[in-house]
Parts: sequence; structure tokens; C-alpha cells
Amino acid sequence: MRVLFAIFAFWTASIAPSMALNPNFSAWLESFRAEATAAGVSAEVFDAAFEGVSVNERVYELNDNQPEFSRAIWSYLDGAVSEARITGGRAKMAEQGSLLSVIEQAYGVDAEIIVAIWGLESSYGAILGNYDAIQALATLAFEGRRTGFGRAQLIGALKIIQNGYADRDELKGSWAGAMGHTQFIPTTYLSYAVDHDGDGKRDIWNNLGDVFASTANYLSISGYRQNEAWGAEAHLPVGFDYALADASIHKPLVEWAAMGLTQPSGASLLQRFDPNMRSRLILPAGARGPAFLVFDNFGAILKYNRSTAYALAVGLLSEEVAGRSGRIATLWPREDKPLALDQRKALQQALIDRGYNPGPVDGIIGAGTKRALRAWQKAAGLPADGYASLTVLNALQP
Ligand SMILES: [Ca+2]
Repeated sequence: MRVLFAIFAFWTASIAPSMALNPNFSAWLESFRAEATAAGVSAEVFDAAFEGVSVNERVYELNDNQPEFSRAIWSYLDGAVSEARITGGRAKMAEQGSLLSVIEQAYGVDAEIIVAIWGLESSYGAILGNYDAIQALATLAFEGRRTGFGRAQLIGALKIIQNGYADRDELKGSWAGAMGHTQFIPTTYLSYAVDHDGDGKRDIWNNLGDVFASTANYLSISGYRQNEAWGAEAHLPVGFDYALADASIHKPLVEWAAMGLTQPSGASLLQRFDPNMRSRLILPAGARGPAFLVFDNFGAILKYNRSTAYALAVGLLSEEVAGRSGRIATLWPREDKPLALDQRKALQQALIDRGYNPGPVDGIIGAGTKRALRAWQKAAGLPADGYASLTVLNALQP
């Protein structure tokens, strides 16, 4: 029976992938319907929204290969802060200057940061994403490692429809359900989107005033402060303890300067920034790559997308868009190959086998994995930078 069913399922999937009905998905949809209606979504809105919706396998592939998490940071930044994106951003700053300056003043968010996010999220509106948000989110909610995210965003999307903010068919976006010029996920839309032009709609798909104001509002509520920098590249002194590059270690800038950190040119950081600026140190490619001191505005950008590579791209692109230099002085270790998902999992498992606690074996190199890695590096007499490289994986595996 089981074999026959599997053959049948394979046959239907290969004949007409988009029409294949997954019985597990139907059962899941039934239980999710109860969850959504309990959360206040009407049965009518739910049933109309899900008419003809099936799983989109492509979403799973993309979910496992998010460029800001799976590519080497230098390769991600090459694309994110490309000449074309810099030129495009400068043109948009000029073209939308008056609208941007009204919004900058209203929300206290620097125009170049809004433009940099716009550039990264949709190439200044050129690529809004054409995935059906309900289908994409239902796919994530059904199975995989982001079911909780998918369910919450799906209920958010249904509420957008139910409240009349957008029609069912207008909910288009990325494979992960992020929508409009600056790619808001549904719950972000519900909490932070703004109707700037006062036409009664919070139109993040077509109205640039609504787009910029919504983005600025989100950043402002996330703690962004105008005229404070996002961060800067720093030069580390010889013999520096790399373990200080830890997400939990914040110090006033003056303390980092006292430890010997400078601008890449050797000039004092205090010439450029307020000595009291709360800062933490990041080494996105470990001890062999560039170091950055990042401030609270960097944290606000991370609320937009929890990827260091992304926040760094926003910061560097914003400098260029504003006519300053976003060039990094220190070279990236470009010969390093980034670890694939199974290698990242193997690294986490190897740490567990050696008695360290990196958290779940999920292939995501987060704060827990970095901390465990640093503890092992320290014990092994290696630079404790917490950077997951092939060299480290080979050293960890017996
Ligand atoms: Ca509007």
C-alpha cells in the first residue's frame, strides 16, 4: 500500500508538480484553519484565501540557501554593494531627495539608510518578488525548520486581507512572504507600515512615500537614531584577544580605543565618533579578515534582517549612497571556502562530541555555536575568533 502510494505520488508529482495534492498538506490545512479562526481570522476569508493553494517545493530550496547566510560574506557583499547598486542609490537619493528629507525629519532616520535598505531589499523597487505570499507562507508553515514563522506570518497575511489593507491577489512578494519595495513580512506590515500620503492605504507595493515612511518608522521603533553612525572598520592591535568579539560584549568606544583599536589608517577612533558610543566588535570572517566596531544603529538594522552580512551591507552601501566611502581597507580571506549546510552541522556535532554546547545541530552558526567554538579554540591554543572555517572543521574532527 505504502509503496503503491509513493509510486502514485511520484507519478502525479512528475506529471503536474503544481497540481499534486499532498494529503498531509490537506490535513495540516484543516488543523491550521482551526488555529487561524481561533486567532480571529474569519472562515470566509480563510477559505477564499486558500482556494487552489498547494505546497511550492521551490520555497524549501530557497529557504536552505539564503545568500546572506549561506554565501561567504565577501561574495555576498560584492553583490550587495556592487557598483550598479551604488550608482542606482545615488540616483535615487537625488531623484527622491525632497520626499526622503521630509521622512528623515519626521522619523529621525537618515535618508541614506532608508535608500540602502530599499536597494538591498528590491534593487530600488525593480524586484518586488512575484511569489504568492499565501502559498509561500503556507509552504513554510506546513513543514521544515520555519513552521512557527510561517504560521505567524500566514495569520498576519490573512489579517491584512480581512482588514481590507490589501486584496488577496495583491499579496505578492519573496519566497519567504516579504512584500513590497522594502520587503515587509506580514506581522511587520501590521505593526509598522504607515500611510504617508493619507489616502487611507498603507501601500508598500506602489507608493514610495508609504514605503519610505514605513521603513523609517520600523527602524525608528527598533532604536535607530539619526546622525549616529552604524559603525566603522577598526584596526586591532597585535596580541588582541579575539574572544572580545562577542555579541554580548558592549563597551563605550573610549574603552576599545584604550585597548589599542584605531581607524584602519591608524588615526584615533575618537576623532571620528563620540567616545561614549556603545559599541561591540565583530569579526565576520574571523581573525584573518576585517574587524568592525558597530553601534546601536547596527542593532536596529539587524531587527530588519538578523544577518550580520546584511546589516554590514546596509551600512557600507549607505556610506556610498551618501557620497562617503564604504570601502573596506582590510582584505577578506577570499581563499576560504564557506562551509556547506552539512559541514556546519558536522562542526556543531563535533563540538558536542568534545563536550561543548553549541545549541541545536541546525547548521546555523549563531551566538551559541560561536561561543562553544571559541571555548574549544581557547582550550586548543588557537586564535579564539569563533569563526567556522574548513580549517577549524578539519581540526575538530578526529
Ligand atoms: Ca498611502
